[in-house]
This record gives sequence, C-alpha cells and structure tokens, in this order.
Amino acid sequence: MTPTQRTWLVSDAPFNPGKIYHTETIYTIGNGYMGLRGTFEEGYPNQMVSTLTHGFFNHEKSELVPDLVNLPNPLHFLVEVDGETFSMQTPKIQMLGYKRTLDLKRGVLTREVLWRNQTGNVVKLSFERFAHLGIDHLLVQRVTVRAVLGNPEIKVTAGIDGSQTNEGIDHWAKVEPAHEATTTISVTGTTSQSNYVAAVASALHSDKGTLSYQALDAKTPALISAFTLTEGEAATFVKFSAIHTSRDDADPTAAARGTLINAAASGYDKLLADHEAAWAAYWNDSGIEIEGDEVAQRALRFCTYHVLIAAPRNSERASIGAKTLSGPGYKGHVFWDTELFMVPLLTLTQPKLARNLLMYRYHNLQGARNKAKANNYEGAMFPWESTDTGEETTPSWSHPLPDGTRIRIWTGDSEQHISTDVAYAVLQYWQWTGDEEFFLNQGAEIVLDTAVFWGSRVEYNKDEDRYEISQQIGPDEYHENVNNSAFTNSMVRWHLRQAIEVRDWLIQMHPERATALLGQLKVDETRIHQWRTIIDKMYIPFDKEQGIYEQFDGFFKLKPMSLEHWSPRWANMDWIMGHEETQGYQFIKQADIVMMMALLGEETGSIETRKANWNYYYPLVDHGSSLSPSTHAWVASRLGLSAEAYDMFIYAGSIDLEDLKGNVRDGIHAAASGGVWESVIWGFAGLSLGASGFQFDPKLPAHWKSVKFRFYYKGKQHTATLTQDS
Ligand code: IFM
Repeated sequence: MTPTQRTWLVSDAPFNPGKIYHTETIYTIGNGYMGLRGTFEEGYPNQMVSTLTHGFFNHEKSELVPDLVNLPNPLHFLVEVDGETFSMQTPKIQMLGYKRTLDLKRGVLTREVLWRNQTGNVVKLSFERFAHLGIDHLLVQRVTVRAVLGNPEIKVTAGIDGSQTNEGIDHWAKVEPAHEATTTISVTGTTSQSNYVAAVASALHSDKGTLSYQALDAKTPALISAFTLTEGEAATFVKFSAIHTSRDDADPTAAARGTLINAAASGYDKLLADHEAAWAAYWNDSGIEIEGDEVAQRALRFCTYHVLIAAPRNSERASIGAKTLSGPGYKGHVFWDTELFMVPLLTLTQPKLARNLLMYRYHNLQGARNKAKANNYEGAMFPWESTDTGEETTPSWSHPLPDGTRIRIWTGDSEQHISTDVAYAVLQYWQWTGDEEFFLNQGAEIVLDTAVFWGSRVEYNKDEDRYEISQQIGPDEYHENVNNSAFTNSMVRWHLRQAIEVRDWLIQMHPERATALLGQLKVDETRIHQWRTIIDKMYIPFDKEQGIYEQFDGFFKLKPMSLEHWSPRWANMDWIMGHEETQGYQFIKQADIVMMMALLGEETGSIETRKANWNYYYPLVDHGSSLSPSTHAWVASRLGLSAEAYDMFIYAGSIDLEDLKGNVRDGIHAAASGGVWESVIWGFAGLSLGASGFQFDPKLPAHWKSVKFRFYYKGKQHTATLTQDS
C-alpha cells in the first residue's frame, strides 16, 4: 500500500472484541441524512446498533429530555454455512482471518472474514456498506459469500430488526412490520410523544437462490435465500434499504418503497459510481493535503470525514449534534460545538451546508425568543442544548451517581454565551461567502435579536459605573455561575459592536428591509445608544500589572493547582476531585481565555499580552472537554509556539482515532473533528480576513513540506499551497 493510500484508510485486524464500541463509532457511515454505527450485520453480544437520522427526536415520559430515536436496524444480515450461523464470536480455529476498513475517500466500510465452520468448510465473507452521498434516503449493502474449501450449503437471511430501541428506553408507541411478497420488507414505527413516523424498507437482489419471506419475530421481517456453493464459487447479495420519516414525507412507507424501486432501476454499479463521484467532489472542496506527515494527514481526513457525513445536505430544519449521528452521547442534542467548531469548515468549503445549519437556528428563533421571555429578557436567547423544537433541552439534573445523588446541571441556565456563538458563526458565514440574500433575510435577524437579548441581560453596576454579567458559565464548565466571565463579557461587547454595524449597513444599503426588521425587533435609537454605552462600559476582568485576564471575578483567589504532574491520567479533574471541590481550584476544563483569544485574536491584546495569558492558562488546562486541544493548537500556532501547537493538534486529531478519552463509545467528538480542520486553517496556515480580503500567515510545523487546500471566498473557489518558504 502506498503512503497516499494509507492516509485514506482506517482499519483494524485482527478482531479485538475489547474494542467493539470504539470501532463501531469510528466506522460510522453517513450521508448528512442518516448515520449508522459500524456494528456487525449478524450482531454481536452487547453491540450498540444505531441508525439515526437528524431531527427525529422523542421525549419519553420517564426521561428528563428528548432523545434522538434509534430506528429499526436495516443492516441485519445473517449467513448460515451448513446450518451454522456465522458469527464473530467463534474460536480462533474458526476465525481464520479478519480485516475491517473504512475508506475515507469513498465513504465505504468493508469487512472481510475467512471463516471455517464446524464441518470444516471454509468461506470468505465480504461485507460492504455505504450511505449514498447523492441519495439521502438510501443505504446500500453488498455481501459476497465465496466457498474457499468444500461445497457448503448456504442460507442468507436479510431482515430489518424492528425491536431496536435506544439504550434502556423504548421510544416507540407502535412498530409495524410489513412485506410485499418477496419484493420488499418494511418496518414502520411511530414515536410515543412527538408522533413522528419512521419507515425503514429493504429489498434484496441476488444472482443466486430464490427469495422467500419469513417473519423472524413479531417485529423483524426478513428475506431468505438458500443454495449450495461449489468450491471456488461465490454468490453476491445486494441489499438496498431506504429510510424516510414523516419529517420529510407524508407517507414514509410509500416513499421508502419508491426509493427502493429507483435504486433497483439504477443498479449497484451505477449507485456506487455516483456515490464515489459525490465523495470525490466533497474531498476536492473540503480536503486538505499535507505533504510530509502521514499521521497528521490521516487524522485530518478522518476528522473531516466525520464532519462531512454529519452535515445535513438537504435540510434547514436539522443541525449536527455534539456526537453527530454516531452514538447516543448527549442524546443527539446540538450545542455551540456546531457553530464554532463545525460550521467554519463548511462555511469555507461547503457553503450551502453551512447555510443549512445556520437556517436551523433561524427557524428555531421562536424557541430562543421563548427562552428569553421565560427568563424576563428581551430578544432571542438560544438554548444551550437544542433539538427539533429549538426549546431549551438541557437536563437540569445529571443521572444518579453511584452514591444515589444527582448533580444539578446549570449549563442550560447559565452557559449563555451560545447566543453570541451563533451570531459569530452567522457573521463569519456572511463575511466569507458574501451571501447577502441569507444575511438580509435571516442572518441579520439572528445577529440583532441576540444582541437585543444581551442588551436586556447585562447589569449596570452603579458603584463602579460599569456593565457586568453575573451567573455565567464560560467555556470552562468546571466553574459554574461565576460573575464576569472574561470570555462571555468580551464576546458580548464584540457582539454588540457587530450588531451596530449590521444595523448601520441595513439602513445604508437596504433601507426598506431596515425599516421592517429594525421595527420588528424594536432596534431604535434609544437601544443603539444603550448598546454603545454597554460597549464603552463593559467590564472585563484584567490584571493590569501582570497583563493577564482574570477568567472571572475571583479566579485568581482560588487555590492554585498546576496540572503538570497529573499525568498520565485518563480521568478528568472534576471526576477526581469531585464536582463541588473542583470549583475551588485554579484549574480549568477547556480553552476559555484561550478560546477568547482564538475567536477575537488581536482584539484581546498584543502578541505579548496573548503570550502572557497563554503562559498563565496553559498549565491550568485539563482538556476535560474534547473541544480544548484544537483551540490550543490554533492559538499556539498564532503565537509562534510551534511545539505546543503540533502537540495539541495531534492530541485533537487522536481523540477518536485512538479513543484518548475512553468514551468514543458514545459517539464521535464532532467539535474536536471540526476543530482539527480549524487548527490547520486558522492556526498553521494563518488564514484570516483583513480589510482587503483574505490573507495568510503560515506557520507550518517544521517537518511539513506543504499544505494545500481549497476554500470559497465570496462565491469563488481559491486554492492555497503553502510551504515552509511561503
Ligand atoms: O459543548 C460542549 C462543552 O463545551 C463541553 N462539554 C461537552 C459539550 C458538548 O460537546
């Protein structure tokens, strides 16, 4: 295999049962509509089968918050050899060979197994699957059974497992299997609270045997084929599956059958060719080529792949959850992770997809307005965790701890910076794409109404003659309900400045729209005057003597604790020290002041000031959140700290590939994935927007020969090739 090929492939061999959860997650396939974990077709004890589609939430009565619903499993495929069902759970003497590979370039997952059954016949099984990148609703599987030794009797059973539920929670009010002779099987389910309907339908095509229908149980319809293979002979099965829901179609079952008919008419070869062409186009636009570092190249491709397969291509009503569609973590909820860590990649390389995600926030403005109102504020206050309704869906309490107690979760109340994060992504999208139609009709409204919220949220401290913001959680979630988070206050000040500029631009360039929108949002002269005063008098904790921001009021008074000697360590510091105790220490969960320096750059101070802040905060950071390392990589490279930048970049890129946090079981750390792209583009390449357009300030790791990537600026695609001499 050439080095180039290696950087496109993620594989494992031999089979390691101890890693099933990790590999299931990293081998997730998807196409922006559906995501399927890399579980085995034939099943495996305790494997976490997961078929998810964006926005398909249900709030089961027993649960605190809604959950993304696990759909009936279309991957189901059993192979019997002389009456013995193939399984990965067989002794070594039977499991003669195994290799699983995710081809990032083509978005195809394959598994090859050489298996001996108990009668001594040997078969080679080849499994392949892909979620079609050009056809949202279509999943394609191909299974080949080859007789390598002997003349085995083969039986294949391809079903849809309608008994699949979320872990310990059944979201279905009704699950109805059906079949049309041997043409299609389907399972249609209706959720218990949201009343969403999902239909999964499959059809099986083969060059061998005759199909028959059988219900494997009350919820699992299946198609079966039985035949004999002579030594050397192979039989190939193509299983098409379609997923439609009532979020997209009035009759999901009929729509799913229609998708299967179209797939059969196209045929496997054409479908695969179109799928590969769609991936080639994706990589052409979103890929980054690094010359001189295979490890970095593969990690970057892996991370980019996972953002791309999660980004909705054809919907404005869904966004990407913190764990994409690759696992149950955070129940599919959407956080700031999307806007600040994933949208930038899409804004510059797939602007249509970035727009879709921003439209999700626009369509959910009502939820944000409801939240502001419920808290006695004006404008739009985006929820910390968001689902299909746009209402706040952060649980207020944790699951019970081993001692039976539960922890109050404050992020839904106090991590208010999300409203500014959304505005940041909207403005960034507008500046890079120049998509005036979007900005005029939707984006400006988001920026302005979230500014209205902040105008009503800040507090005036009469004694100090300054504006403050109390009871916040900044990015560092180890310290809750703090006053005057430097990150939050700085971002709010920046946000209000931007909002005034947007308002001026509207009045100047689009007076009619200005009258309508400013009237609707009540952004009048009085409000603008108030915003200006807030900007002038916003308090941002800063120790002038040391030239260091105080992360929030009182942070410097907490017990100092350098994390230098706390390694190696898998556990986060709050887990070790306890939730309450952690609040008393000067160590932090993730980039906070460093995040502020990443987003606001020079506005946060001279290079000396930023270095001083880096030197203060870097030894304190736990990286207890996967969002942290990539942001550190970005800022370190801007500060010329190349060793730290590269360390942090590799850390971020390995979080999922190497399961560094031991929790990849729950799904891909999507923000870390997007952050890896950001650390190359904003960090190593130093791409930014200046007064006269885009500019570079490359600081490539010393062993990189070059970095090449494409990006869009105002509708035109540009190619950058940066070398050590650039
Ligand atoms: O949004 C993040 C947060 O910053 C840290 N905790 C996990 C969340 C979801 O990824």
